[in-house]
Amino acid sequence: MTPAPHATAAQPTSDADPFAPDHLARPEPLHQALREAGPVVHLTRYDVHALARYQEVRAALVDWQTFQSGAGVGLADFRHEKPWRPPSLLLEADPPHHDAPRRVLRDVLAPPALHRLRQTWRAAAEELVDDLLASGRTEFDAFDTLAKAFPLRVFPDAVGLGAEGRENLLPYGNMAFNAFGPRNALVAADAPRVAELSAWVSAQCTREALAEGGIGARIWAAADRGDLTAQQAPLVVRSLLTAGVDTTVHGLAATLYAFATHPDQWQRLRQKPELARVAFDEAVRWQSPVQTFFRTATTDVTVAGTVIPEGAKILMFLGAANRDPARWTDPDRFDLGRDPSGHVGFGMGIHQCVGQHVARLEAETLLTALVKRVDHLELAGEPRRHINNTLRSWASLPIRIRPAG
Ligand code: OVM
Repeated sequence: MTPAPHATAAQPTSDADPFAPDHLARPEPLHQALREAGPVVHLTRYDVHALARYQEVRAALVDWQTFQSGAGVGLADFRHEKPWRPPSLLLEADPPHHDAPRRVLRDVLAPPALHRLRQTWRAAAEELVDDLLASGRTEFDAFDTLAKAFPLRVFPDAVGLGAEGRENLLPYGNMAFNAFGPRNALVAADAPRVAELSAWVSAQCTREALAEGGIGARIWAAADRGDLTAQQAPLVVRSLLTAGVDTTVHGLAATLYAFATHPDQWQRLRQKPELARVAFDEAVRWQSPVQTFFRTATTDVTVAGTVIPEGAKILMFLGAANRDPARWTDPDRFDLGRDPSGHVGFGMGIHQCVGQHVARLEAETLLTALVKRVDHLELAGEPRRHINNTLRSWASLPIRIRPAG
């Protein structure tokens, strides 16, 4: 037998397809199998090297020199395949090109820059929850009414988007996150809308489309100062629109799902509402809304004794690393008592989620409004997953609540 082009002889292999619907719907069994198979597992179906243990995933994330992003962070190798859209200037770039766009986005999304949003978002969260409770309903789909509704209410306004076409944001993100995977049925299902959705998103990234005072306008202001070129500015705005909506929607859904299935932890949050931020990070660890990203080896590299050859694609299982029993005690438990810092749900290193403070502010304001008004919450039916090649996402989350006395 001749070895596959990107594998070494003694390396554990697997013919599993991590992008098959069953694994996407319930990834834990495959994650465990991959962690146990070894530190580097050759996935024969795609000829890629899988990392599922915390130590190796983290090490790959921080070593951007060896594990590059510029050849794409999906299965497609941009050195040989044309990307489905012009590559992201942040996500799909390496230093030095990566750095100026990163700095600009970091500054406009940094905690001090978000300070002015806090009061508005707190009021929006209180209004959303008050309206829901005023309707008298105690059973509802928390995915639609909270996880989806809240980010869509606050984030597009903060960016400065126009009122038209906001319903395109989630489908566009869904498409972008599917595109990191193989060209399977999920990607085929998105194909009819690629041109239309991409055109809409591009049109929202121009200077003229973005309201004064918003995050989008601040990116254009950075271009006016010379921190970005006028060609870069719209693509940096595009990153906000691609990575900023589905991620927070499904991250909030993960958080609500966590509490609905761990009512004791809700009581803990009621006692100590200042745990809201820790709760969100713990939910990101526990569910890992972004499940996977790829890198490409810039050189032959030895990982825990296995040689990964130059040019090979490496698939990092963030969700598996976040539940690695070698790193986490009782990893499958959602637990407000643990310190979830160090989880790789936002990545690690130079590409670590630049929008994480936005996500945390959304979670904090929504959870704080909810915990003041709701004594108890639990599942009211079987939640339904939405299947995506990269996102651990939701279709519905039926819950039952007991409003505060
Ligand atoms: C981007 C981007 C960044 C992170 C995730 C992502 C679709 C996209 O810069 O466009 O997922």
